[in-house]
Amino acid sequence: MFSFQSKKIYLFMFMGIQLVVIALLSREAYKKRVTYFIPILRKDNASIPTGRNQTSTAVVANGGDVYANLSRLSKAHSQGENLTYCPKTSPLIGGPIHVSFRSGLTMQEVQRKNPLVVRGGRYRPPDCEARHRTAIIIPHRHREHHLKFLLYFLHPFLQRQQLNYGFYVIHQAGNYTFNRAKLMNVGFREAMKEEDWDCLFFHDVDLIPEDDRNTYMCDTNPKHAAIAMDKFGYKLPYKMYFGGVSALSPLHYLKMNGFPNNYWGWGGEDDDIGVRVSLAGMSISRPSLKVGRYKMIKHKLDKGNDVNPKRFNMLAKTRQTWKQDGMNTVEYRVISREYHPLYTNITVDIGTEAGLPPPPPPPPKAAAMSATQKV
Ligand code: UDH
Ligand code: MN
Repeated sequence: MFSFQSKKIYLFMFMGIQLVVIALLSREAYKKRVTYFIPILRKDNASIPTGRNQTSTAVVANGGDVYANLSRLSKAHSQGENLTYCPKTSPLIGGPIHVSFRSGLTMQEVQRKNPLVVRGGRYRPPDCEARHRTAIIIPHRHREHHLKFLLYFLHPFLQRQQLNYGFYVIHQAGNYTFNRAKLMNVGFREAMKEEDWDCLFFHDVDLIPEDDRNTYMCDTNPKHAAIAMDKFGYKLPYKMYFGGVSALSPLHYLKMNGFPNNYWGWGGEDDDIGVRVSLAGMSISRPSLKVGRYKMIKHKLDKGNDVNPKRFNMLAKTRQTWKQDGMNTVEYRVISREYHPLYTNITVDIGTEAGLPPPPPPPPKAAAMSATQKV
């Protein structure tokens, strides 16, 4: 039926299609091989997937395991006082970090994964003398679930940076309206009582850094670290934004009279702090957009932290108020100080707009006991 000529045409067409299919298939396989080798060839072996259930490309594209590298640290602290200084740039830094929030994580697991962290959430590198001492100050109430994730990611993150560091969770007692900035003032004073920190990182509990080149040390000017958050499309929402995570030295902090004490409820206090920086004659430094990346654990506005309707009026007056309200006027009562394995918790009564309540009288039994002990 078919002529010899048309058979030849069909044969050529068939061979052509086969060639195209072979070419496409081998291109796919080539791509897979290349993506497998990229992390091995890269300098930072942090991006090499190490966990059993982490499969190649997704992890590579999203960054490495934050715990990779740390097993290289010796378990015990070296004996003797004369350790040499750590290098200026830590060899443990690996760049992008994979951040995801898996269910079932427990505080015990975080503790197990951080064997070198000691009572109260303190750490210093085992094999060299840290060049920087950084306190992490976390304003907190009813966010234990977020705190667990923050500790899971931030402990190894800071160990990779070879810092001497400590975690302070400043927990607002009672159910009165939340006051983030005042809790920071409490954190500053209480942390500085314990140790001569050279840098303080004021850190929301729900923000997880995604790149360990975002170093948790202070600059010559106050630093805004959370410049690129996922919730703002990894961009700075506006030029003066100073929220989420910021870093100040004790000198910076005192120069701007700390943070305002009178912003009750959500909003405004971070802008007030930004304005204080410039009113005190300093400017804001920032990491690059590539490095200052953060993921925020998704949440709704908390009960007890309604939007503050007075915030715009208050902000308009910062120029007049910053010297009268701040670190020089902060009043609070520490209710307890607990040294947990992964952090120090300071529970504090910060009162209300009307000030602090009168101190509670000692319970009658305790008063009687102390009277008999004196005799
Ligand atoms: N915080 C607490 N407990 C509270 C309120 C605030 O611990 O009840 C702390 C915590 O560290 C938190 C920080 O204060 O990260 C800042 O508060 P926030 O996380 O509520 O602030 P954010 O700007 O709020 O993230 C956005 C409101 C969410 C609305 C989302 C609707 N889609
Ligand atoms: Mn938040």
